[in-house]
Amino acid sequence: MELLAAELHRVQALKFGRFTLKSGILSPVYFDLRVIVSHPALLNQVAGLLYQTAQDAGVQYDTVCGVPYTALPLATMICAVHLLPMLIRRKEAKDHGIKRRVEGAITPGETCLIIEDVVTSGSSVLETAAVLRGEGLRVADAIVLVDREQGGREKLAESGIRLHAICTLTQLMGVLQRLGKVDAETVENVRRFIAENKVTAPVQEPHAALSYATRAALPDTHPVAKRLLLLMEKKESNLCVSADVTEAAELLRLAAELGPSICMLKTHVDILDDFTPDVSSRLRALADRHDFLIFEDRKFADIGNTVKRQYEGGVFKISSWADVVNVHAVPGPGVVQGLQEAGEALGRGCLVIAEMSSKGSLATGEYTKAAVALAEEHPTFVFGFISGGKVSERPQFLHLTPGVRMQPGGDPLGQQYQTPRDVIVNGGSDIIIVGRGILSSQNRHEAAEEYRRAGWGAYVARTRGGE
Ligand code: 5BU
Repeated sequence: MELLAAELHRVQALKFGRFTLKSGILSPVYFDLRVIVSHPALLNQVAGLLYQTAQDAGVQYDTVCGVPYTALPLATMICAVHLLPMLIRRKEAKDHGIKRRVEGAITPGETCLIIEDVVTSGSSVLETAAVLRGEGLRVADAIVLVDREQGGREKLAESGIRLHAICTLTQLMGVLQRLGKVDAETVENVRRFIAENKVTAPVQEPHAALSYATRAALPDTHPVAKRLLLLMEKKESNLCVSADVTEAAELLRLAAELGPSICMLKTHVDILDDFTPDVSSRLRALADRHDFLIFEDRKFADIGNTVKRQYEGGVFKISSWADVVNVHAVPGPGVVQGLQEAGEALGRGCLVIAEMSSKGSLATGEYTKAAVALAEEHPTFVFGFISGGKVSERPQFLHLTPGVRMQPGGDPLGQQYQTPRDVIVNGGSDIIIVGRGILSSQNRHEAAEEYRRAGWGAYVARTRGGE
């Protein structure tokens, strides 16, 4: 431990002074473990200690994944020395070819051990865990060199991940002081910093800065939202296409053509001239093949007993094929409860319309607040909102925004458009819903890709600077 602390200090992997962390907090100590790749003996020593820490804790695992990028060489060394299969999580956007989030052979059900250099709030480990879990792997343990003792351990535990650290920041400071590498004042500054920034509750980060993957991993995220957030990360798409067409064949063609570009397909099944049950089963098969969710924009707005029957029965039998439906808040809680009775057991989810994109909409102010409260009261069925922007600070909720087009403006019947950037960056919404912006284009596939890139780019810009 003494040798390690002295070496880390010598190569300036930790520095003392005044540093602004990504979270905006001013810290008297800063770790930069990237430098250790230039010091192979130290790299080797850290990798050895990480492996030993996992052994001592009796951790069982099949594969190893380092949190990019600093922990990648550490994971590589552990795997090379101990002949363990490794996985690499991609962090950067990949424009060409198959969009793989994880490289290496994945066997769903196997357990992957996460390696990280320094844990502060735990967000980076959580993001990697969410991606691995999204691929069907189990994640139960993370091994780190330094625990900065700022709530990461507790935050990870909430997501079922045990943190094993070679040392804490406090231990490291004690050793450095004994070795005469730091003075008492620095030690005291760091001690005070840890005490003042010790977070036992989940670390509060601005909602907008949290990644989709991090939100998927939060303990109370609804299963449908979780699935959606993970497939959004995987496909790099926050685009929902509104497939407002009148012929079934065209609807199915759209689903097949645009499926790879979208996270969700929104339907108005009652505007089809030729609906048959076969259409919904074929649409379901396409959704499963291309990994997108189906959102029937039915806008239920009656008493519970009636909406339940409208949802399950009639010609459309919406509950049998649509992952997501939406409700107006105007009838009060019964509308959600009626749908929930039919949908929850099927693993379906619901959105509350908190705002509308149309001119003169009455869903504003107190109504919007009441709609948010309605959602909050039914978290096992409702997972978000239709709104013009963020209406709730609860990061488990998703915001979907219709009325999106590259050119702002409107249509003659009161529709009002915002751009993808307005919606995602300025509005803090999560998913753009685009209909005619894509449907009226000559090349719908190209148009969808253009909107996908615009929506995703806006999301990346929004989260940049977060952990
Ligand atoms: P557009 O072609 O992008 O304007 O289509 C928007 C779609 O979103 C359309 O299906 C509407 O029914 C739907 N929509 C909307 O535009 N505004 C709202 O507030 C709600 C739904 Br709720």
